[in-house]
Amino acid sequence: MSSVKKYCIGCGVLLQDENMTMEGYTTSIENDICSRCFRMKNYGEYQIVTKSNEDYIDILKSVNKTNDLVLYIVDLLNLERDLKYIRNYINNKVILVLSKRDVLPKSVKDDKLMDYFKKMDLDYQDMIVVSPNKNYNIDALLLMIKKYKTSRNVYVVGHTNVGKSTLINKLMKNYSDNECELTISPLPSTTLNKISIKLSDDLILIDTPGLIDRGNIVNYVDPLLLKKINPKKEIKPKTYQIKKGQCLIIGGLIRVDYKEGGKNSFTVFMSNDLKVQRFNMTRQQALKDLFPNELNVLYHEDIVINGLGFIKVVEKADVIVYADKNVEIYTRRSLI
Ligand SMILES: Nc1nc2c(ncn2[C@@H]2O[C@H](COP(=O)(O)OP(=O)(O)O)[C@@H](O)[C@H]2O)c(=O)[nH]1
Ligand SMILES: [Mg+2]
Repeated sequence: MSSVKKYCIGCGVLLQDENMTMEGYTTSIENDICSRCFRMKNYGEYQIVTKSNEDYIDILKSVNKTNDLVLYIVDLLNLERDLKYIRNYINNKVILVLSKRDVLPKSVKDDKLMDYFKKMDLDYQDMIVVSPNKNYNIDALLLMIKKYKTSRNVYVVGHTNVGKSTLINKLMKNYSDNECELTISPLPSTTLNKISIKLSDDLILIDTPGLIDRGNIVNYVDPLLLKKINPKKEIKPKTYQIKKGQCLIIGGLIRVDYKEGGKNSFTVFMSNDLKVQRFNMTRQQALKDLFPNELNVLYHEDIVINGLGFIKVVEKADVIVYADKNVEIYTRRSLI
């Protein structure tokens, strides 16, 4: 192995050509990318790597030592429960970037989405709704970055899978002649290290791996199902007028029993590829072996199923959501 340290341009890992079973392996140190990224990019063969959140928190702490601007990316369909969490580690100026806008229905206005976050009393400089996939508002984001940046460096942080690398690739494609080929995948922990990418003489974007959400269903389903779960297109919400004693089964993964409450309406905001079926609770026993989460849903709340999306419930309801025991399920004020 050569003594010069070289890092993978796809995921940021230190390249090595000695141990095939170790991170960063490449057939020849002359290559720019590791074998894992090569396989993901060329064959769509995804390999899971488990990273600890301690490593990521160390990255956040190193960001805190700088005075640099931070883009905090969140996925509108899979918002984290605590949007203030990163403030435990960084005091930098932060722009909240509400991403993957394309998966939410077009009929929902950006202003309405932004109002939701404004009511949260978040201590961030500004916020913007974007969709890197649809190239939506990327120019406005660049203007915002220029407005708030404090140095050449801009860090891109957030949970894994929210689309950090996709956003950087899009910014580079739009505004730079430099090649940028960050590896993107529907799996957590695709990006393994900090990666600096020069957009222009006065702007360097720094991609980071992201915080892993242990409660996200993507950690517990067959990788082949990921394509079904991650919506590529605008979600067509499915509304069910539902009565006490009925249940919904979603994608063969989740069961929602409506235990107590009046006439109600449940609207499922999840990938169109997930089939939703309504049954009579007592006549359908499927998925009852999963972990039962008992929830008291209040007026105009969402039931969030981390990694899948959410169900908007109009009236008060007592429900039991059956899911893998590791999947985080909770209620929140309705997003839409
Ligand atoms: N629908 C949609 N999917 C996106 C968008 N941006 C990223 N994704 C998808 O989200 C997944 C994770 O993206 P990636 O950039 O690897 O996330 P990272 O872990 O935050 O870097 C991939 O399957 C992307 O194709 C977007 O704007 N719209
Ligand atoms: Mg990434």
